[in-house]
Amino acid sequence: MRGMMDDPLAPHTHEPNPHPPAEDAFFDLVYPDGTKVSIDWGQMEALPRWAISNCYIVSSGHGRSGPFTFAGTPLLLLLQHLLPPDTHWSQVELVSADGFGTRIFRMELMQPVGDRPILVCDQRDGKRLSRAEGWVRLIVPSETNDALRQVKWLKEIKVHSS
Ligand SMILES: Nc1nc2c(c(=O)[nH]1)N[C@H]1C(S)=C(S)[C@@H](COP(=O)(O)O)O[C@H]1N2
Ligand SMILES: [Mo]
Repeated sequence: MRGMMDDPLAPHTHEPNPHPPAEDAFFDLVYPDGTKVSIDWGQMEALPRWAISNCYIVSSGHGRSGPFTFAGTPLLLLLQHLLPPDTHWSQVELVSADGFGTRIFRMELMQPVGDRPILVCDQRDGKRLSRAEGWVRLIVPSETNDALRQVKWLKEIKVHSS
């Protein structure tokens, strides 16, 4: 059984892990019924693209970096394109290969903050993120207090019906 300490969605320390956990950047999309599909670079590229400028990564320990222009696919559009059409879903868990993660509710995605939607991001300032930089990374532009939702090395996007 997993203890609280192992739960990737439990509150984290703010000490970021500088080491990419593995080289490959494939991640799994897990449907509410448990079906898994593996998403690779080619599939990401074929999805609608979006770029958001003036993003900062704010770390309580190390100050902030930026401004960056992050680009990728809005999480909502990724889900709308890749989930079977009649899928009922209410939240997603996004977990990295090093056991870091966050939860995002459907309501949050349906009410994006202006034109700054949550992105599944593969580019920064016009260049593909390196694996060390977090490829593939979740970018939550509305998070400006700390970087706990800016999840690097996404490994699993798990969709829940409730
Ligand atoms: N997978 C993963 N993502 C992570 C972390 C981590 O340890 N693992 N640390 C978080 C924290 S605490 C910070 S401050 C930022 C650091 O992002 P940066 O490397 O772009 O500065 O990444 C966030 N995303
Ligand atoms: Mo952090």
